[in-house]
Amino acid sequence: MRLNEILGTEYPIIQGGMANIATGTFAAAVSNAGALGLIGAGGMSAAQLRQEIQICKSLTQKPFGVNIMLMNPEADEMAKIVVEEQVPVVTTGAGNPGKYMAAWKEAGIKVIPVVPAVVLAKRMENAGADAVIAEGTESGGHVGEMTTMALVPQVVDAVNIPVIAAGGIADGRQLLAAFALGAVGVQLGTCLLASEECPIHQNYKEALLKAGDNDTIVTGRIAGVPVRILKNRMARQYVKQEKAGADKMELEKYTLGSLRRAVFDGDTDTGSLMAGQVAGMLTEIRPLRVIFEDLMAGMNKCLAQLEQEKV
Ligand code: TUI
Repeated sequence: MRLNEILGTEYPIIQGGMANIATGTFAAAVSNAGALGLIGAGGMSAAQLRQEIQICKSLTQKPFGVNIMLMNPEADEMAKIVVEEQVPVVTTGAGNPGKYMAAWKEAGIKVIPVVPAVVLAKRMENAGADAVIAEGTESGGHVGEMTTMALVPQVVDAVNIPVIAAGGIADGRQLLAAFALGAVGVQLGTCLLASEECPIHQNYKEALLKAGDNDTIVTGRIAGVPVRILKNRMARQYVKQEKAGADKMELEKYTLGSLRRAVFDGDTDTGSLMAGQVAGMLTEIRPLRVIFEDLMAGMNKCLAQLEQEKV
């Protein structure tokens, strides 16, 4: 079964968590444009999350979800709120959601954890997950080590639940490739940053349009929280200090509040502009609906070409 049939959406596409970016309004816009929109609870308090869920419900009749970033200090409270608010789908990132699984399943929530490796995918299947998102290191934000190309088929072979591919997907060729690897659908983040509806600062959008293929870098590998962002002054200084053996406190000087500085203030110099390696493919700001239609049309065109070239 394709992801759109599993979720009741038009397209086999779900939006990434996008902490500090994906508000209730943005999630509703994604859902109304035919994919599954998600409220990114990453940078929120529990009270804010409840508010954003209510905003999202008021703006769409379509299915939507919440992404719970498990490193959030209020994750326990958030886990209860998604039950109380009868959120249809929950995705999780940056940790193991095992302790919440029973309550979520009991409430009839579809639970789809993000996994960066096979071992965690198996653990999530055993814990009762409805599907997993296999996210490659090409993604923006908090990343694992494996590439999408290597990770997705290995997760597909290891579990009996549907697998959604994430990381490195921005056009129809990559969407088709995800299906070829055995995924039932995809999760998109970076290419949705370049949408008219995305509430990030204009400077962040312009930086994305300017970025080339090699313009992202991973900070925090040594500190144990690897985060892929666009290269800028902050990123270069961070990585330099990190290599020189700076301690966690020293490094926190750079990252504290840096995502919010990028998203809200448009500070492209000292802000943390989370983005995946497909940033180099973004050339214009488009409406969400157009982005999804182009992805689907591009996939069908690519498939037809492959059929023609078949020997
Ligand atoms: O979570 C993400 N991407 C994110 S979260 C985020 S907010 C943030 N801000 C500052 C610092 C750190 C995060 C921005 N982007 N993607 C899903 C993802 N999950 N990537 C990696 C993982 C992961 C890592 C370890 C999932 C499970 C895991 O398990 C370890 C364990 O507990 O067994």
